[in-house]
Amino acid sequence: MKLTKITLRHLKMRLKSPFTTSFGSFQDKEFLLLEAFNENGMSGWGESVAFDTPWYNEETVKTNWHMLEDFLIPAVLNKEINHPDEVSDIFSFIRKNNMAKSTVEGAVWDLYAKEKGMPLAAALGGNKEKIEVGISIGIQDTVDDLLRLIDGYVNEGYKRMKVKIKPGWDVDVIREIRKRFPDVPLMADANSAYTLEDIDLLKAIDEFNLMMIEQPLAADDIVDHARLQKEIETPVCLDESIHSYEDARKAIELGSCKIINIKIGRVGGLSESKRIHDLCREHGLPVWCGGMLESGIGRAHNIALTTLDHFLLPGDTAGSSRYWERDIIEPEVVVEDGWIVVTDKPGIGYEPNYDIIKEFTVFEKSFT
Ligand code: OSB
Ligand code: MG
Repeated sequence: MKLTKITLRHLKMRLKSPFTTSFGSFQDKEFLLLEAFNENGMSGWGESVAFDTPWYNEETVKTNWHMLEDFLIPAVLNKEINHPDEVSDIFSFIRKNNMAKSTVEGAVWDLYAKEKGMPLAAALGGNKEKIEVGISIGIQDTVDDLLRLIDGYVNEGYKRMKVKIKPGWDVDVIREIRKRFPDVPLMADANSAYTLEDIDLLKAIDEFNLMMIEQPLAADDIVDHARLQKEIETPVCLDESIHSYEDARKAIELGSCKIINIKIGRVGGLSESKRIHDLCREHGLPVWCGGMLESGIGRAHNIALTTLDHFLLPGDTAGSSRYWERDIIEPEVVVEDGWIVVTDKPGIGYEPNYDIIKEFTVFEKSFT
């Protein structure tokens, strides 16, 4: 395959409700879409999951645009690419910037699968017909608001509830959830809000039978997490700390976690996601697919990845309607009783709607 033209779009879409983590709140989601064309005018799509501020990691929409325009797109334009695995080798001269790299790599995977006439899931080696999904719920104004939301999502059939926690919104909140929903599959995500000084609080969470606690300690740490995991029974799941196969290997070796949340953007693409998945399978650590409040394009990539057999736990890939009044793909992603039926159409298997994309596009540029 040869990429003869690439179009980069900067979109701004409003979430139905603000999303609040231990770092703060936002409702307007800015992100990039990349459309890569082959010689025959067929195109593949990728989404950058970088946010407009660098709270989750160091990347932003603007740094991604810069990396893509000045380095990554020139490195792949008009180059012969035989397999999407080659993209990360082509980008190996650039350090980090994984979300920017993944934007191109995702489009190449989509286009590769479309050229072969096969679904992206099958091209990746996945073979599930449907995937089980959970839902991630932000910090709310009151515990009652949170309980009401959980009640709704349990009734919709979501397979597990993930609640965001932060100091002051943790043990007491989880206790209230457990009182009302003693058996619901439940986990908590701290987005790095604690340190080892909070060890007693983190131990207190053991009594609530959580499936896991996600990223309790620093975003760049795997050493303190190993100490913590020895002290608590709740399985630690790493999100922010794992950027690569090598990070995963070291975290497993140190015992820093028992579960890994794989996000395609965070680890630099689908090929690296697959390598981490395979490594975790060898070591018997379950993995699941995280989310970054994606539009339908990124959501479709997450669904395809989740079809790999060692994605054993429900991911954060909820349905389009949980986030958007109107998603940018046809059909939208639908969750029924906690399941998403995997598309059998080529590539990501959902059609980007150009009219709707145009409506949300702030700026676009094509490269040839
Ligand atoms: O830590 O998993 C996270 C959203 C934005 C940034 C980080 C995270 C999240 C979520 C929501 O938990 C996942 C989703 O619904 O897409
Ligand atoms: Mg997380």
